[in-house]
Amino acid sequence: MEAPGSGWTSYPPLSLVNGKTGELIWILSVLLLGTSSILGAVNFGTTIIKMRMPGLKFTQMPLFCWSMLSASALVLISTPVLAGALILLSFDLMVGTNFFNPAGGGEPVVYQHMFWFYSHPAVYIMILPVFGMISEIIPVHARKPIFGYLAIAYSSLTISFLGLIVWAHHMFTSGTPSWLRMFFMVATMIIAVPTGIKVFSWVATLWGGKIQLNSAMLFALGFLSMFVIGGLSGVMVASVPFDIHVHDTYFIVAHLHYVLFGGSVFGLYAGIYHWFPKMTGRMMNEAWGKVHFVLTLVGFNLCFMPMHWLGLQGMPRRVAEYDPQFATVNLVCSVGSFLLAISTLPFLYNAIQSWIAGPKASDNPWNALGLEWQTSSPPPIENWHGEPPLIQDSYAYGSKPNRKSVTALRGSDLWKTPV
Ligand SMILES: [Cu+2]
Repeated sequence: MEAPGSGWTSYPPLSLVNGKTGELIWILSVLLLGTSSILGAVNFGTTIIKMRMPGLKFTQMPLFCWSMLSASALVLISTPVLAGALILLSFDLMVGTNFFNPAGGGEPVVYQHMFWFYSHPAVYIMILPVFGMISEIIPVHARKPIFGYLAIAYSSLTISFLGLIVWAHHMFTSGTPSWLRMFFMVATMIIAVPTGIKVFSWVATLWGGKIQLNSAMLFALGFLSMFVIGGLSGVMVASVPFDIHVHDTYFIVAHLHYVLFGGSVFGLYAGIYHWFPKMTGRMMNEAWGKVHFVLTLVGFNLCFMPMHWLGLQGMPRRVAEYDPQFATVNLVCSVGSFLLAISTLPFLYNAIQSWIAGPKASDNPWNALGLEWQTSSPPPIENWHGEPPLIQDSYAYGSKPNRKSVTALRGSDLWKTPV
């Protein structure tokens, strides 16, 4: 049995010659994972469209639901295309067809198109849910209603749509004709608009708020600042001449990690600190949370920030041995990566210890307006004890809240109460 030997992209013709058995097992496992993603997306879409609280309009939904709806649409549209590419690749491997095999007249670049039609949106599938979580977390811990609710909701849908028409920015050096590169360059840069709308709305929500610097908020602020760096380097690599210079260098490694670690992982940590009391019925330890945040922020930047410079100087990615001139900077990156690994220890200790013996959480420890905070911590099966509360619009504009009439994140006096 041979291990697959063609990297995470599995580009042919390399994937047709390196480790065929392992390659086929890899294809089978990705197809199974893709199937599970699609079923998950169907489930989220159906729940959001058909099973909302009685009386809850689309425009009252938590912004997390808008972002999950947008991510689910991307999964449904793009995952089948990756499955198609992998099935054709498996035919080339098993029965000797030549869809992608240049030796038999096949076209390997078609595989790249199909691969990136999924794998670009995959980034949005990983970051959109986090955008939704941040839109829930920032208002609660800044004690202010979210700024620009509709703008954030619709920008999620816009990001989904634009995410589907930019895939060939990964192929600027694959012989893509200039007129086509121009289209994908401009389309990619336009994504900065809906993303910028979100960032400005989050900053406007923070502006003048009573910001509680607890672990959830610290990670949300970490997300905001690190993700903006990843977004800016994203606009840089969208530009064809710049991309040709840094293609396959450490600049791309730096960019990816600022988006998917500085963005998604920081956001996930914020989400865990925010919803841990609701999920487990216990509070996490704030001191350990802050140690975790500082170690993560320092380790992450030490590890990935210098890679921008390495890439600009021309250090290629995916090499085991590099030019000695890059040794010192790589050492800094390695120290950062160890720090980043160590940063998970206080988090794991805190999560396990708090789950077992943390102080009991009340139903609504953050004084939040979201529906999930109106039920017990943790919620019972089917979410509510007895009758679910009725959603009333009047509550959205300042009337007194009670357990029978609540709505999603809109303005109310409740926000003025610090936690
Ligand atoms: Cu992309």
